[in-house]
Amino acid sequence: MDAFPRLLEDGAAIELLLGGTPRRFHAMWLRDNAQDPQTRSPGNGQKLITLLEIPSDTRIAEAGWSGESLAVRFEPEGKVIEFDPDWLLARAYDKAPPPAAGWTGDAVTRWDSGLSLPAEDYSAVVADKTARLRWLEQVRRYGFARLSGVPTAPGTVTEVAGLFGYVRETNYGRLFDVRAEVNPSNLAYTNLGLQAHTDNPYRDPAPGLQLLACLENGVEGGESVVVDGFTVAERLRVESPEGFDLLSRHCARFEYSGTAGVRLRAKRPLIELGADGELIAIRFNNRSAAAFTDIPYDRMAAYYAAYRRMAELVEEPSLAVTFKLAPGDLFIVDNLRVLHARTAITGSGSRWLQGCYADRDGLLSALAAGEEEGTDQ
Ligand code: NM2
Ligand code: OGA
Ligand code: ZN
Repeated sequence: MDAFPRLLEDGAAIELLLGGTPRRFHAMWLRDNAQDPQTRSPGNGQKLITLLEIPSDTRIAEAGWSGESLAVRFEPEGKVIEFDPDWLLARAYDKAPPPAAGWTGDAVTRWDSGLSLPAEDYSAVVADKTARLRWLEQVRRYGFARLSGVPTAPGTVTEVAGLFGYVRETNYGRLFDVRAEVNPSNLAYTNLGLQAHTDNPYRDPAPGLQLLACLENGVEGGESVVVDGFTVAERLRVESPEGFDLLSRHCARFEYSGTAGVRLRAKRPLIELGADGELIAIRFNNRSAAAFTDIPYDRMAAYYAAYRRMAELVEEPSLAVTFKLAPGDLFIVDNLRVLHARTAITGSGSRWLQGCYADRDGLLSALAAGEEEGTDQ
């Protein structure tokens, strides 16, 4: 007699052999995740029943393979539901717990100055789904992607956002011009260099993506630099677990009040972890840092030491990728991960960028949907 499937705890759980490994599932979890048409709408995939419609004493009375699927009878409902083993294997939760705080998932690859990403061609990503998905996959994996051959007609940056999602309008407009202004509302609108930063940490939520397109760049300087904030966080964690803890467990504060009627304020950690220790976001913007008031007196000196080390890593040449945007170039950064900087603009000539924000989840949604559909359209 086969050892699997094996009922455990009187049918409160079951053990299956999936992909050669025993995996346990709870009866309640399986019942709640049934894919049958009474539990989930076959049309839109949404769940039709609430948890309260599932008896709290749900048990597995019987289970066995029927062809390729696992048939499970739940009591007291007396309902038999079939499960696809591949579906279960992909969602198995009976596995090793996540590693130490600061981990990232398989879809993320951290990088340093050795990163070399090809610039995808604008007309290719517009016309060819394979090229478009390759470009979006770079944003998911590296938090950064380049595009060349973008028309320099004003406003094109928002059309690029429309290739995968929607523009997120902010106090800076649907799109914003980045060029030196007489009375700048933001230091971005000057010829000053900008230390590597994430944009708008004073927003909650902060925009997940920033797109910057170059229309003109005939100046000296004005080079772009990007740094993987997830690499910075990892370096800090390895060098100083205490420093990493301080920056992830205490909130920083950010503020922007550069124009009348705007007082944007947010309170978030510089290094944000999820409840399970996953590294979720980096917020770093010296220009917009407000007074930090949420770190206990006893820890403030150590906090500042860790903050300083983070700032050093942000400026560490071995972590930075430098390039100069030419008209028709555009880049996307994951604004909750990758920091961007620019060197000071010197000499005469004109420099004009246009930028906009968008949501990261929208890009990930377009990418996942495209991957599921295949690349034949
Ligand atoms: N701009 C370019 O987040 C920031 O304050 C950086 C943002 C003004 C929309 C600059
Ligand atoms: C910005 C910014 C960089 C640049 O507008 O947010 O960082 O190269 N600009 O001007
Ligand atoms: Zn910026």
